[in-house]
Amino acid sequence: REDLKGLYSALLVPFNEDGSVNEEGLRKIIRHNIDRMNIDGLYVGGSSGENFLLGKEEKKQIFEIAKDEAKDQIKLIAQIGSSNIYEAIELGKFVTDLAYDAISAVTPFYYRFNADEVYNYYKEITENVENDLIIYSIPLLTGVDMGIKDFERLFKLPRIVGVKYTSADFYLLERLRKTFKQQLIFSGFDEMLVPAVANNVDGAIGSTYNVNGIRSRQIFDAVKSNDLQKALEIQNLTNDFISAVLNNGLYQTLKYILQREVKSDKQFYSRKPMAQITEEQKQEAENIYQKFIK
Ligand code: HMN
Repeated sequence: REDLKGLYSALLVPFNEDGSVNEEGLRKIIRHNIDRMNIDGLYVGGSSGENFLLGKEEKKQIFEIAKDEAKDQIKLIAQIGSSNIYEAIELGKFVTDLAYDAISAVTPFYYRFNADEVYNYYKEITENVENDLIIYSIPLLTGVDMGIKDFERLFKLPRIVGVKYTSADFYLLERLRKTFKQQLIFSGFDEMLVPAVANNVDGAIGSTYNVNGIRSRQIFDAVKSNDLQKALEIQNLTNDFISAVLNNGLYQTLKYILQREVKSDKQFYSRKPMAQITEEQKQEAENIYQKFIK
């Protein structure tokens, strides 16, 4: 459990124009994260990987490529959650055979599942997959809002080791940390890293760490060593970057920057129905790149 702590990039996946996975580009992004961002691990198959737009075989392909490229150089967490629980279990077994360090599962979404249904979903996955599981809570995208009682029940399941907490509710985060000292809590909003680390999270998982990993590590370390002034300065600069990225289109802009960073001459497409980057967005992405990353 302790071993899983750290800073993880939520791996972005480049696609070809026809929607297939750009394997060469993906390998380059993984190398960039390991060799230049100095990241502790990768969160594969998350929102940032456009995972919920993919088929099962494509998810497997991405899990395989990530393991093959990263080997044991960094930690790997696979997001296998799906509203199709049979697929989630199959993917969980698949990545466990590939020796992923842990699995993570998004709360089941689309239908408005009640707390018992969410609980049974995790119970069934953990009873069938022999790996540690990190709950992926992202109410903004799933509409599934869990309270302290829901977490308490879930954390009693033997294989559940923590939560990736993508929410701006810092009251709940404080309560969770205080109550569940043995569970791992990963912060999910990169722009709120300072308050998350101040609340003693065990790590963070985010999309912007793919390109802003070095500064994010500095923020993490500065809060840890009680240098709040320094941490805030870097967070302020980081948030100038993040808000520019969000204004210009999150995935389009991050992919553009990654394409520049890894010197790929092939465009890193998004998966439909996600929109492709426009000429105007490209220009702004270039400005953002020059100003904050290069
Ligand atoms: C994932 O599952 O891929 C990510 O870890 C999700 C992650 O928490 C991101 N959240 C969303 O995109 C909603 C953040 O990294 C986010 O992109 C960033 O904080 C900018 O808002």
